[in-house]
Amino acid sequence: MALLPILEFPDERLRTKAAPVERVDDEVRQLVDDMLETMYEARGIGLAATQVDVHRRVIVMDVSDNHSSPLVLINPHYTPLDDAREPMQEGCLSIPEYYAEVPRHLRVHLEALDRDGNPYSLDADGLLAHCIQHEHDHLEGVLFVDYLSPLKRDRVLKKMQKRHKQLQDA
Ligand code: GNR
Ligand code: NI
Repeated sequence: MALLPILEFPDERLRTKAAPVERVDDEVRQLVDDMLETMYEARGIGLAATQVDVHRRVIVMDVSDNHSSPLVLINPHYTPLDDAREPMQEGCLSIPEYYAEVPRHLRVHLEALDRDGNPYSLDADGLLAHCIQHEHDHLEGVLFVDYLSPLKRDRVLKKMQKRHKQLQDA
């Protein structure tokens, strides 16, 4: 197991579109295990491979309070179960200490492969549905700040530039 460094906005590598996983082998399982460890350590409820600079369609998630429900999504595909979108407060490990309301479908049907490469499907609502859409966006190179007004996005950019300068000077 290993902790992986998380890319931060506006790093251009976060804009890479991830390629499908062709075979769920030990290398992919190692990535999944490292991503779960990294997500738990960072106190996130989800992590996409894009965020750790691996451009393959792999996501880990756990929306439980006690690390009891790890979920692995390989080559995920979802379809909305409601046309409507409702706003919910989001954060992102690649945009630390910034939160904003993002409209997402309330319920989605998910199909994906698990850590053993077996297909599964589930219907999700609430935080899980929201998180699936957030993580899937990462695989497409999309960040939640892309949904904000240019003015707000520019504020986030300035905040992140300040953060990176402070981290560099420290
Ligand atoms: O930890 C996270 N919290 C969160 C809250 C609301 C909606 C989405 C998320 S995902 C985020 C972790 C992360 O950045 N995943 O990509
Ligand atoms: Ni994120």
